[in-house]
Parts: sequence; C-alpha cells; structure tokens
Amino acid sequence: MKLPIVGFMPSDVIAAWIFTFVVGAIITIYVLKRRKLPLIWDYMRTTNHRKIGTLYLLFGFVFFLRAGIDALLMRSQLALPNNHFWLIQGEKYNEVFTTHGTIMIFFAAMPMLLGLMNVAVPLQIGARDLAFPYLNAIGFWLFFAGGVFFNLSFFFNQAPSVGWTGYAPLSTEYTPGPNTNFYVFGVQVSGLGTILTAINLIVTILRHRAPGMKLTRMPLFPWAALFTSWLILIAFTVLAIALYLMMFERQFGAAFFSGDEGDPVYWQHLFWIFGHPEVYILALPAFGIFSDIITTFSKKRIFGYPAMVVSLALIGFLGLMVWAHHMFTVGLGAMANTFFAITTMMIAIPTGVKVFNWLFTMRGGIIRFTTPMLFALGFIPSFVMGGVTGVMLSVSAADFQYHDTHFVVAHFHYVIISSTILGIFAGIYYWFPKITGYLLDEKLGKWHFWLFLFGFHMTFLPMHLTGLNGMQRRAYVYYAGEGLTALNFTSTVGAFLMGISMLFFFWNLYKTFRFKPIAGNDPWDGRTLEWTQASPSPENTFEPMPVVHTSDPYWFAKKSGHAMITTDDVRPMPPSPQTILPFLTGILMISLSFGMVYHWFWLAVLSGAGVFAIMFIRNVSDERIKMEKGEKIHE
Ligand code: HEM
Ligand SMILES: [Cu+2]
Repeated sequence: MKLPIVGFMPSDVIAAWIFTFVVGAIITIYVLKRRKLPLIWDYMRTTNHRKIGTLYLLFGFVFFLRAGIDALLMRSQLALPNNHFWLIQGEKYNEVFTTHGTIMIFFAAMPMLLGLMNVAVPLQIGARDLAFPYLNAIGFWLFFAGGVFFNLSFFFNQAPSVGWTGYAPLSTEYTPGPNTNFYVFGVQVSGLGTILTAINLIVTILRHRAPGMKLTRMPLFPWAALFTSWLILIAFTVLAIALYLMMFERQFGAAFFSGDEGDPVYWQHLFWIFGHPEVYILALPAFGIFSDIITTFSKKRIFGYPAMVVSLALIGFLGLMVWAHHMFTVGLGAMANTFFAITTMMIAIPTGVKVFNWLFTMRGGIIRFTTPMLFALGFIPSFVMGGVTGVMLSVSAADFQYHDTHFVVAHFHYVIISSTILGIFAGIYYWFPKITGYLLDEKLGKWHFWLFLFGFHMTFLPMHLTGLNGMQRRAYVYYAGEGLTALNFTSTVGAFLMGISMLFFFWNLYKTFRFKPIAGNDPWDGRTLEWTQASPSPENTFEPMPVVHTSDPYWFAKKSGHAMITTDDVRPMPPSPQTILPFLTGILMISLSFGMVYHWFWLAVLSGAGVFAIMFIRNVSDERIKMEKGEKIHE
C-alpha cells in the first residue's frame, strides 16, 4: 500500500500502526478514567531509585515483548521448508532478526537488569538512594530515547537490516539510506545513558554503604553490579567510539571501515571488544541475583563467598580478553586464534567454581521451591549446557565448521536466556514486594516458569542439530529433504510455548493488582538489608541506619533475637528533587537523532543547543546549592 508522506507500506507495518493506535487509545482512556495523570507526571519527574528502577523494568519489558514478537515471526517463517509466511522473507527477514537481536540486547535485557539494580542495590547496601539521583534519571531517559527512536524506524518502514553486529561494509557502503542510521543513533543515545548509570552505580557501591558494611560483607548482587558497571564503563566507551566512527563514515564520507583506505575487520575488532564483555554485562548481574536467591531459599550462607567474588572478577577480566573468538574465521592467523581460544576456555574455570558453589550452598540446606528459587534452579543446568557448547565453539579449528550456523544461535540463546532472562524473572518475582508492596501469585508463577523452561529447551535444543546439519544463521529459507524440517517445526512450537508462558505472567500481574496480596517487609524470610525496609520501599529509607557487623546481617539479627544495632550518625541522603529536565533531555535527544538521520541539520543543532541549555539550567539550579542555603527540598 502507498501512503502519501511515507511512501510504500507493507502490511506488517500497517498492522503495527493500527495496533499501536488501538493500544494507545485504550491506555489513554484508562489513564483518564482512573485519573492516573498525576501518577504519570510524578514518574516523569522522579529521581528516586525505586521509581526509576520500575520505569526501567516497565519499558524494558515493553521492548522485550516487541522483540519477542519478532522472534515468533522468524520462527513462523522457519517452521516449514520453503515457506512463505506473511511477508517475512528476504529483506524483511533481515530486518526482523536485526531488530530482534538489537532490541533484546540493548533495550530489553540490559534495561531490565539496570532496573533490578536500581531497585535492589541501594536497599541491599544500606544506601539511601544512588549517589547521583539526577544523573540516574538522565541515564534512564537516554535509554528511553534511544529505545523509542530505534523502534520508530519500523513505523516508517525503515528498520535496520544489518544484524545487531552492524558489520561493515554492509552497514556502510551497502546501506546508505536512513535504516542503518537508526541503529547507529538509537544504540548510541541509549549507550550513553548506560555509561552514566554505570558510573553512578560504581560511586554508590563504593561510597554509600551502611556503616560497617565492608566490601567483604556485601551481598553478591551488589558485587555483581559493581563488576558489571566496570565492564560497562570499558565496553560501552569502545562501542561509543565505534559508532561515532561509523557515523562519520556514513554521514560525512570518512572511510574507516570500507573503501580503499578502510578495513571492515577494524569494525569487527571494535564491535567485539564491546560485544564480548556485553555478554558478561548480561550474565554477571544474573549470577548475583541467583546467588542471593539460592542463599535465601536454602536458609544457608553462600558457600565459598570469597571464591564467588574472585570468580566474578575473573570472569569479568577474562571477558575483556577474548573478543576475537568471534573472528576465528576472519583470518587473523594461527597464533591469534590460539591465544583467543585458550583465554576463552579459561573462563570455564571460574564459571565452574560458581556452579559448584551454588550447588554446595544448597547441599544440606532447607530448600523452599518458591517461584524465584525455581528460576534459579532452572538456570543451573540450562546454563551449563550453554557453557559446554561455548567451550566447543572456542576450539578455533572446529569453529570453522560451526561458524554462522544455527549451532551458534542455539549456543548464545542457551547462555543468554538461562542467565539473563531467567535471572530477570527470578529477580522480578523475588523483589516484587519491594517494588509494589504485593506478592505475585506462586501458582501462576510456577506455570509461567515450567512452560517457559520447557518451551525454551524445546526451541533451542533442536537448533544445535540443525546447525550441525548445516543450516545457516540469518537465512530465511531451507528446503525439504535436507533433514531439517522436523527439527525446525519443533523449534517453532517451543517458541510459541514460551510466548504462551508470558500470558501466565500477565495473568499473574493482573491478579496481583486486582487482589493486592500485601507482602509485608520480609515475605521470604530474607537475609539482607532490603528486607528490613517497608514494602514498597519508601522514599526515605534506613531511618535509622543499621550498623553491619557480618554478612547476611538481617538473618543473624533474626536468629539471635536482637534487633539490629542502628545509628543516627550517618551521611545525609542524596537529595532527590522532582524535575522534568531529564525527561526533556531524552525528548531532545530523539529530535537530535532525527535531525542527524535525515540530514535536517538545523533540527540537530537546535536540539543540541536545547540539551546544553538544560545542562546550564541544571548547573545554576542544582538542588545542592539550595541545600547549602538551607532550603527544604523534601516535601
Ligand atoms: C523468546 C524466545 C526467542 C526466540 C524464539 C528467538 C529466536 C531467534 C532466532 C530464530 C534467531 C536467529 C535468526 C537467524 O539467524 O536466522 C535469533 C537471533 C538472535 N537472538 Fe533470539 N530468540 C529469542 C530470545 C532472545 C533473547 C532473550 C535474546 C537476548 C537477550 C536474543 C538475542 C538474539 C540475538 C542477539 C540474535 C542475533 C541477531 C543477529 O543475527 O543479528 N534472543 N533469535
Ligand atoms: Cu564472545
């Protein structure tokens, strides 16, 4: 169909427009009828860590659904040989796997993890907010801006189609239109927000712990958040540079990655120096979540705490040294391939240490099979399976066989879904009381878990075999008689089971908000400081402030029957003002990106000037200046 302003529109884009209008109308009616506008206005201006964490979870989840629909579209196309499903073939398929991968990594998995960190880390270490609440809001709205901008590309039928890796010269010489620019700017803007949030978390964890909470007494989730933040700082800086270079190449005729002077392998190095640590940025926080959950529901201290911390550090460190295992077939030479093969294999050692420590933590414990615990238990064997194929892939000679087949697709979904996605759901069920004050339903939670886990293995286990049988990654068609049909069909059924499992999650949310089962401060009989605070966590936490003498301090206070020792002599909490400026910054970054993508440079310059103006206003109206003058900030 041809529309006047935007040109030709395929039917899936039109369907998306209609869907969005209908859902938008329903939400608007709901908001107006239930008088939710003040609430929305409050969240638009909030700088409180729990509220920002909630926003991260909410929008990360919205993008998760969009990328999940992409996944189902791909699996529908691949369900049968020589299939013509709707119009998901050829270039359309390229767009779909690109937006699926990019959104899952940058706009779903990472923000949901950052959301959980925002909610839980300050509460677990006795901090009263993140160190820089205003910066936290900026970080969130930049993620929001990047995510919205990237998603808008689809509505103009200009979705990027160069893979989430954006390999040159495909992403430079061969896609001159706006499509790839949406990738460059969407990821760049949200990546900037991620860097700011990482700095914020590092300062918070290092400087704002409760009195007596030495680093060696800190729960494992904040530890994981700390190492993750360092990885973000390094990896996302490299990504930002890479995307800048690509922007200059695409928009201003520089030639870093293509042409006579440039080299596409240079892009691959930069991308994977970011891209491999990214995998650990997704996995380490999940490890932290599982560690806390497994100790709580085994009623035991974590086994081998120092080894757990050291292996987190080692995994993070080795993760920075192995990027070229994504480039074994590029032709770097035997020496380079061997070095990267060996460093990659070494990561299995600290990972193995962690797996055994989780198992030893449960050994002899009093285990409660709650929903969060089930997600943690499901993670262990699934992740080990993904790890085993990872070691197979790290054998550089063998990788020439596996490279760019569905074996790789199976491998990375095994590791990412079993760590990150199971971790996110475990964390949501576990900390839901701290976010909303209510407990999610256990029975529906278990349905969600079992269906998801079963669907997950059913989807990705067969992909190992189709891959070994030669089915290529990023190809939209295969033929009958190649021995791929039954396996692919099974995969597709599994994917739809995962989709159905999400319906149980929705039902659960609906039921919970309908019947409001009040959770109380400590519904799980927890061990760490967040369970000493009210649910949902108030804006003024830790008043008075606990003094920490041991790890799992709350548990030992409960066991000894004494209340926790507290003190009034603590650093004041970081002032968290209500301000619309971070939100406006995000909106301006969207219009700046539009200006750049479509070469409306007047718009880009104007929006950039707006951002600088906001920075200036912020400089002269910083709430700490008011504090100096003795004005009241908290109402
Ligand atoms: C919910 C179930 C999921 C299904 C059924 C699914 C399915 C797929 C399929 C079939 C492909 C391969 C496309 C091809 O090479 O032809 C793919 C690629 C990919 N998926 Fe998923 N996926 C799921 C969840 C996830 C999650 C949770 C993540 C990350 C958080 C993820 C990240 C990726 C990435 C990065 C790619 C590579 C895209 C590219 O080649 O550029 N997927 N997915
Ligand atoms: Cu890697």
